[in-house]
Parts: sequence; C-alpha cells; structure tokens
Amino acid sequence: MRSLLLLVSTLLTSSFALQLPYDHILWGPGGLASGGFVRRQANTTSSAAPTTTSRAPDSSCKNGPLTRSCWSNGFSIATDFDEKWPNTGKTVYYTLELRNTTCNPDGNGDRTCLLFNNQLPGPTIIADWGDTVAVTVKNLLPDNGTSIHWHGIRMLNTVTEDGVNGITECPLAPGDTKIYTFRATQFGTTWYHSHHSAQYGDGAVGTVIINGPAAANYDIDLGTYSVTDWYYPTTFQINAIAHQNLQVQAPPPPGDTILINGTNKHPTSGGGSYNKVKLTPGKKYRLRLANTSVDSNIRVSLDGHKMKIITGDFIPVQPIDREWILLAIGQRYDVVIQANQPVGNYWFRAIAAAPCASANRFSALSIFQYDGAPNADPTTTGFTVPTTCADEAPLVPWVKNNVPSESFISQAQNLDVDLGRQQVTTNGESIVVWAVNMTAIDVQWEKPTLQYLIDGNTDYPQVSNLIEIPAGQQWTFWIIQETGGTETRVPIPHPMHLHGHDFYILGSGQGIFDKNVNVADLKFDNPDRRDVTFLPGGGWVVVAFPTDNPGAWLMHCHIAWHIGEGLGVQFLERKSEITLPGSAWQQTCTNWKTYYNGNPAWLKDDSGL
Ligand SMILES: *[C@@H]1O[C@H](CO)[C@@H](O)[C@H](O)[C@H]1NC(C)=O
Ligand SMILES: *[C@@H]1O[C@H](CO)[C@@H](O)[C@H](O)[C@H]1NC(C)=O
Ligand SMILES: *[C@@H]1O[C@H](CO)[C@@H](O)[C@H](O)[C@H]1NC(C)=O
Ligand SMILES: *[C@@H]1O[C@H](CO)[C@@H](O)[C@H](O)[C@H]1NC(C)=O
Ligand SMILES: *[C@@H]1O[C@H](CO)[C@@H](O)[C@H](O)[C@H]1NC(C)=O
Ligand SMILES: *[C@@H]1O[C@H](CO)[C@@H](O)[C@H](O)[C@H]1NC(C)=O
Ligand SMILES: [Cu+2]
Repeated sequence: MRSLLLLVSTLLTSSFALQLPYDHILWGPGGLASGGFVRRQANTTSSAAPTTTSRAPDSSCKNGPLTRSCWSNGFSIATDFDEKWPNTGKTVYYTLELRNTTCNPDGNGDRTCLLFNNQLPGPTIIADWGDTVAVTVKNLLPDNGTSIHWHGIRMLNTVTEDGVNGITECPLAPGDTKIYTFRATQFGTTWYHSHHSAQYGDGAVGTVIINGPAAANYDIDLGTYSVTDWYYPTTFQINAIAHQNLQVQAPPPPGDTILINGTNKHPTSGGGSYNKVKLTPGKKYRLRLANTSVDSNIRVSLDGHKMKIITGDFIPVQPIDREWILLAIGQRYDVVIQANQPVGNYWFRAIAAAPCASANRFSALSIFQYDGAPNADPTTTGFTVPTTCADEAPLVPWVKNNVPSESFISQAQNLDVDLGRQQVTTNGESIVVWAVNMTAIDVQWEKPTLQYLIDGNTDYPQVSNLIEIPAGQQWTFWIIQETGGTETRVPIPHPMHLHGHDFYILGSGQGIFDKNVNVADLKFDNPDRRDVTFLPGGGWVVVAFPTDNPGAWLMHCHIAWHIGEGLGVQFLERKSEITLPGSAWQQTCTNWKTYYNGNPAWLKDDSGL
C-alpha cells in the first residue's frame, strides 16, 4: 500500500511543481486520501510573486535565501522522506576521539571531562541530505567503555550502527575503534552522544547538521546552538546520588549551571564568558537549537525577537512564531530569527523549566549583537515565561500523513490490559501497553540483543524488557502510562525517546488512560510527529509508528538518571528481516570481553544505557 501511494503522490507533486511561487511558504496542507494513508498535496492557490530563481523545485530549483524549500533535482521540502532521499553517491568522513581530559566551561575551575576531540560540545558533523556518513570513533578513555548513538537518525536497515551497548552492539573497550556508517535519509538538526551509562553528561556529546530544504526562507545559517545543564561534580557522582535519592522519592540534585553552546559566565566569580552571535540588521538567521541536557528541560528565548519554528526534531512543520521555546532533553527546534529590531545588544536566555520539574541553581545567557552596537552587556528584558510543560504545539508536519485509526479504535475497545501492571505487554495485535512503574531494563553489555538473534536464542532475561512486535503489522500503537502516585517514585514529566523511528503523537493526558473516554479525542489526522515527546507526570501518551525498519530498538526516558535506573523498553521489529552483523561487530565484542573480564577499573552499576 505504501508503494502505491508513493507513486500517486509523486505524480501529483511533479505535475503541480511548475506553477509554484517561491517567495515564502510553498506548499500548504492538503490531502490525498487512499487506504490507510493520506498523503500531501501541492497547494497551488498562493499568489505570491515568484523570485528570480527557478520556479521548479522538483527539477531545477536551487536552494537559496529566497528558495529554501527547494533542494535538488527531484527533491524539495514536499518530498516524503519516508519514501525517498537523494542519491548523492557521496560519503562524508569524520573521526571522533573520546578522551579523558579536563574542562572549565564557565570559569568554575577544571573538572574531569570526557570530550570528543577536546571540544565541548564535540565537533559538528555536517552532511547533505542523502549522503552516507562514516564516523570513526576511537575510545581513548583508559577506564570506561563507550558506545555512540546518533540521536534521531532513522538507521534504516542499519541497526548495528545505532550505538546502544547491550542491544545493538558491545561497548568499545578502551583503545578500540568502530566506524559507524549510516545514511542521512532525513535533514535538519540532531546530536550524537554516548549511550554508555550516564557518560554523555561529562561532555561526550556533539551536534549534527544534515543540510536540506526548509519550511521558511533565511539568509544565513548560524549552525547548531546547544543548551545543556552542567554539574560541577562528574556525572558518575551525580548519577550515584540520583539513584540513592530515587529510593527515598527525592529529586536528583539540581544542575549547577546551564551552558549555551558550551559556555556561560560563572554565577559568582564572573569567570567564563557569554557566547556572542553577530547579527546584520535586516537579515534572517537560522538557528538550530538542541537540548543536550542530562536532567533539565530548558526554555530559551531571545529578548525582543520572535523565533519562527520551522522544524521540530527532524520534521519540517508549518512555521509558527514563539517568544519562548521549551526544549525537552533530546528535542531540537530549528528556528528563523529576523534581525528587525533597533541596533543593539540582546540577551538570549536559557532557563530550567520549573513546570517540567526541572531545577538548576543558575541559568544561562548569551549575547546577540547587531552590527554597529557597542561591546557591552545587553540591558534588555525578557518575554513573560510560560508556566506549562508540554511539547510546542500545535506543530503541523509539512508533509501530511494520517495514521489509520480503525484498527486501533476497534482493538482499544477490547483492550483488557491492566495499565498499572509492571511490564510492557501487547494485545497480540497492534497495541503495546507500557505501564511505567519502574520496571527496570538492565542490559548485558557483553551479550547484546543482536547476539541473541545470531544465536537463535529467544530466552531473553526478564530484565531485558523486550517485546516482540507481532509480525505483519503495518502500524504499532503504544499506550505509555505513568501509573502516578508513590509507586512510580518519579511522577514527573518524562521526555520519551524512540530509536529507529520517529512517532506520531496521537494524544496525551492526565490520569489513567480510559479507553471509553480518551480514544475519541485522539488525533489521527496529520498529528505531530517527532522522536522525543513528553509523557506527562501521572498521565499517559499514545504514539504510533509504521513497522518499516527491521531491528532491535530502544524506547526510553532521556533523563540520564531515569534510563540509568532502567526507565526503558526494547522491541524487536520484523525480526526475520533484521540484517545480522558480521565479523567487525563480533570483534568489538571480543575486545570488550577481553577488557571487561580482565579486571576493569569499574563495573557496571546501572542499566548500562
Ligand atoms: C493554500 O495556501 C494559501 C496561502 O498560504 C491558503 O490561504 C490556502 O488556504 C491554502 N489552501 C489549501 C487547500 O491548503
Ligand atoms: C579520568 O581521569 C580521572 C583522573 O585521572 C580518573 O579519576 C577517572 O577515573 C578517569 N575516567 C575515565 C572514564 O577514564
Ligand atoms: C566510568 O568512569 C567513571 C570515572 O570517570 C567511573 O566512576 C565509572 O564507574 C566508570 N563506569 C564504568 C562502567 O566503567
Ligand atoms: C558555537 O561555538 C562554536 C565554537 O566556539 C562556534 O564556532 C560557533 O560559531 C558558535 N555558534 C554560534 C551560533 O554562535
Ligand atoms: C532540556 O530538557 C530538559 C529535560 O527535559 C528541560 O528541563 C529543559 O528545559 C530543556 N532545555 C531547553 C532549552 O528547552
Ligand atoms: C507499581 O508497582 C508496585 C510494586 O513495585 C505495586 O505495588 C503497585 O501497585 C504498582 N502500581 C500500580 C498503579 O499498579
Ligand atoms: Cu524520566
């Protein structure tokens, strides 16, 4: 069915292409109903004047300041990236060396940091849509393994490259090297980070830009702008305290500060520095915001300027303006900022989001300076801070997709699953119920799930929290329920992240999901789509995705302490079609076992993820 629809929608796109103006927004929402899917349709009603560049995005229109929706021959913002991506024939190569070093990002003093190429954040990986990306990761840490995850990358048919130790690979032993190779089937902004316990909190993160078309025009791409919480003790120390606190239902310790693009000024000593961004009056800038926190959901804002959201995670959306943007851990927003205010200096602010139960001892500032403004700290005041904790909404995906509702609605009526039950379970058809009641996942680093598949072993330990999605399903629907109350021990919003896919967010709410009430309010018609979403504290979220990527994939809370405690599940998707790994993968395991069985300095003391 999907391939038939692809054919129909491709024809539609190309036949409308020549009439489109390219001055601002190019395609509006439309719909082509057929079977379970509704696909995009070109909007030809706009009468905006064409610009000097080509008017045919899907054949000869070139990407430029006034034609950002164009990309290259046959590809544009209207392309359905589930179905096709450019064949560039190009591979971009990067080398990341992970070292144990020191850093001092805000002038508080040196501390141990685990950094890629001695940078915080690590080097930005840049590729074009459709490129192959090959990253050589060298683990130069003397005392820790590592495993690098490429957050939000679909990893279509490349589950061995997902970098989740204990599921898709063994950790890289100290001294070991792995070349992670994958295709950039989507475009936008993301990040990479270690998935080896809480290691990324000590600095083992970096950002990724996949160049492609955009939903609004801009002159200059400022690149990635990461915001993160930061602790003065190491993450391994905080992780241990967070786990102790959880036993007595106390929150983890708050962060000590927040870093914007890796820097901030120290709260008391005035050491460190503000990151500075220069603006030319009249120009439009694209800024790629990414939250690389371990614990804090962060709100950001630029005084006096609205930010136009054009992408949420990897999904281009109908542009909307915001004064503040809330970034859950792992979420990204690409925004366009217009330098249309009086020449001067403006504060950019990043604060912990109290309504999301995020806390920090401090906040972060950086400076946006117009050409011609003096070198001085801004004196601007901020916009009023919102009091909510939710994904930015409504975000309307540019390429329209509907989720088929019939099978879910009928199965939900017969659903006989105790939502407080301490496990992940399925009705044997399309629905998975995950009752989050600290049913802790615990992976075996030396025996990843893919090794079970190689061995033909289905004797997965209970603590692997593994569920097999029934074969032959086109869509899988997940009801994720936080049971609330004291049993859960963490009744706060959780930023839930999915590997190998993004998900459609059909709805969320407070209390226990009630099939008799809540099903009717779910949104199946072009719902928001992303790879991290909030599970409300003491509430539920329903997500759906097509089972189009064979693999063993993790779904988990992105609060480092929570996944360390085990707030995650894994699922096997189209098991018989998973490409099993070869000898280089096995060598990583051999090297790991040699290291780990030979008196390592440290032993695994959490979920391992
Ligand atoms: C097409 O775009 C125009 C201008 O943005 C808008 O007014 C109109 O409602 C859109 N039509 C459809 C069918 O979406
Ligand atoms: C990093 O170096 C410090 C100081 O030598 C040491 O205490 C720590 O165990 C090392 N950590 C890792 C992960 O290698
Ligand atoms: C990693 O190194 C840190 C020290 O930097 C140590 O506290 C931790 O236990 C180590 N973890 C593992 C699993 O080796
Ligand atoms: C972020 O920091 C890097 C490294 O210092 C710098 O090259 C980049 O321009 C900064 N980004 C922005 C948006 O200022
Ligand atoms: C980053 O995510 C954390 C945890 O979800 C959140 O508390 C914080 O507000 C987010 N940061 C931004 C800038 O949105
Ligand atoms: C959560 O699990 C605990 C056992 O650890 C159980 O006593 C409690 O009833 C569960 N909560 C719900 C809402 O089922
Ligand atoms: Cu959580």
